[in-house]
Amino acid sequence: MSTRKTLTILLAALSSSPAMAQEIQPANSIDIGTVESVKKSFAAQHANARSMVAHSIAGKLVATKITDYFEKGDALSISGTALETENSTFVLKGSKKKLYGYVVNYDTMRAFEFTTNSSGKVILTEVPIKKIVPDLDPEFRDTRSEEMIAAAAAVHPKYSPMANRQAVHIGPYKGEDIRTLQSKPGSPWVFYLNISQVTSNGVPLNGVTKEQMYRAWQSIADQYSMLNMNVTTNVSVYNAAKAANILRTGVINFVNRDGRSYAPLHSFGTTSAGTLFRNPASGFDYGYGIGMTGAHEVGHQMGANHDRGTPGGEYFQGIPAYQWCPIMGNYWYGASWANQLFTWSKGEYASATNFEDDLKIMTVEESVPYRADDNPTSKPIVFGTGGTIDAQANFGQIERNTDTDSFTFTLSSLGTLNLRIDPLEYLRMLDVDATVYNSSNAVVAHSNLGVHRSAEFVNLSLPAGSYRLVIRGGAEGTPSNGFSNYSSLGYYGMKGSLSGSVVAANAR
Ligand SMILES: [Ca+2]
Ligand SMILES: [Ca+2]
Ligand SMILES: [Ca+2]
Ligand SMILES: [Zn+2]
Repeated sequence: MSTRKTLTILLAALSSSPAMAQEIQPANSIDIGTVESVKKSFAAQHANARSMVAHSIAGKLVATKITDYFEKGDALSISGTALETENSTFVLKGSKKKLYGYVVNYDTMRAFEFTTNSSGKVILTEVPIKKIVPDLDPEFRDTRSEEMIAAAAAVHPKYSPMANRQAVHIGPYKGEDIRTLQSKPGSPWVFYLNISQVTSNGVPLNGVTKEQMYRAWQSIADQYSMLNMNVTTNVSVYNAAKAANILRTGVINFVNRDGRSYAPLHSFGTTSAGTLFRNPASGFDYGYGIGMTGAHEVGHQMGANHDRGTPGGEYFQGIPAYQWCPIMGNYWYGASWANQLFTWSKGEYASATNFEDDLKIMTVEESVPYRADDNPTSKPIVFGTGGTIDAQANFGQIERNTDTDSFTFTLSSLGTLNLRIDPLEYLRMLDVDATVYNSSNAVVAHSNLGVHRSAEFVNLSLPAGSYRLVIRGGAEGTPSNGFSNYSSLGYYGMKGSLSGSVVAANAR
């Protein structure tokens, strides 16, 4: 018998024997049935708590209490707790083909994860608790030195002078009710910032100002502005979205207390909440500090894990030479950089060990769509009197790292362009890259200021002709030592003037 024949016979034997074809399970792991049978058993428990789903694994009984049960067509989302303690979380969500979830018990510090294997079987495995809740640290002590706290408190991002409600989350606080903030009113995807425990009748407790609470919301909204997801403090908006489809919602609770904030991975799509601790008396600028931390914890809920590296270990501290750090690393070290840029990552920097594509996780695994391109073809630049260009009429958004936004203008005689293009968001992710092309598509000028997030053209002389100004997400250095345009996303505005005879198509 030839070797090839033997192999063929063995494969035939394997495929005819379902038992042998099964994936081998580690000892702390059990097969609890097909996706369909597991869904049915939890549906039965939801209908009647006496038909409880219980599994014994590693000498431990895993059973749950259901608090929220949502089933619609193919989609399932269950949230609850472990049966034995309220100090726990239970999540199970997915579709006809795939379920994912976990039971995390914060008393015993044990965690069990539901995954679906390639044969469509649901596997329950005991896992280290930090696999599910990456930041869990009940022994937390604030170990930042007074110098670090002072440095970070002294500096926080400055608003671009152009930032003024080009979108509802852009620009300084203007007295809005902090209980009704919404970054994308009307979107069916909603992330709810539950500030009810840290406010009373719309007034923040413990000396926090409304302006700081606004900036906390704004910072989180900034880091997700590329997604069609409404980051909101409005509980009615959240409740309506939840009733329509829980799988399109997430929630994080604000708590005024010292502690390390934490959030269960992939808890978006369930009512299992993240927890944002921050003691307003801890010396850090509340709006900025809790905003960065909120963006990070919501990141875990959206499925992103830590960006590890050197220096920093579990939490990479970023690349000071470019004032860049992944938001899923340790953003505290870069908090006082004047031109800081905190972004999503797919592990392109030299010391990266987590190569997960954060944007893909959010948009594919959690199915939250990107926003549509606001400028798919091109727009004419809008000029004011005397050729002025202002940011209330000339702005846009880089929604994806493949996006370019074009703005056209035509001169009938020699002109001079002076233009500054700024990222408009407070906790910005956009490094602005701008190029002026002539009608033959040749580059006339290009700007991406180094270790700076803006672009500018100063006294750029332009002969008569038609031009395109093209805005892209910028990159600096190299992807391994610097940053690529992977997460160079967000709103920009432009301000300046064009002297010379501007053709009427552009006149306001
Ligand atoms: Ca765009
Ligand atoms: Ca575009
Ligand atoms: Ca730059
Ligand atoms: Zn974390």
